[in-house]
Order: sequence, then C-alpha cells, then structure tokens
Amino acid sequence: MKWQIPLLTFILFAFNANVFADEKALVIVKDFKFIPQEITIKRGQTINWENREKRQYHSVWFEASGEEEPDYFFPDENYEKEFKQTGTFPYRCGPHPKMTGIVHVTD
Ligand SMILES: [Cu+2]
Repeated sequence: MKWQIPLLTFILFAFNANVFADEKALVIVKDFKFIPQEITIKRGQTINWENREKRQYHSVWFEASGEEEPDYFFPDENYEKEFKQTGTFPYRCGPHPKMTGIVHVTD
C-alpha cells in the first residue's frame, strides 16, 4: 500500500532521533586536554567527561555561563552534565585555565 513506505520511514526516523538523544556523548580528559576540544550535541543530550589521566584531577567549569565550579574529578572518575538549551557553551578547567573546551547544542 502507498502509505506504508512513508510511515515506515517516519517510524525509523523517530526511533533513530530518540536513540540519538538518549546516547551520551564522550569527552576524554587526558594530558591536560579535553578531547575533542569542541563537540556538537543534541538538545537533551548528556556529555560524559572521563578522566583518563594517571594522577591529575580536573574540573569542567562553565564559568562564562555564570555557574559555580563543580567538584574536581580524579583519574577513573567521570563528570556528567545534561544540556537542555541550545547554544554555544565554552568551559574550562578550574585549576588549569588553559584547558578549555566548547559545547555546541543544536535542535
Ligand atoms: Cu585541569
């Protein structure tokens, strides 16, 4: 029947969009860098920063957004943050001001 293909396409699209929004994005923290330094995610998505240093702690601080600095996270620890609004959000590490990153959140 004629409507079956468009309906199936829509269902697949909706399913994929949903799966994508639920999936966490990963940023590795290693050698005093956020990798990738710049990341684009969907609104509602969560970023998981993973500290893969040998012994160095860091923080993920959205200072320019007026937020308070969160607790440091240590090797083998994670920091997670969900982004509910679209926009461009620069951040930095509290103890290491030269460690910077940018999060782009799109619809
Ligand atoms: Cu740091």
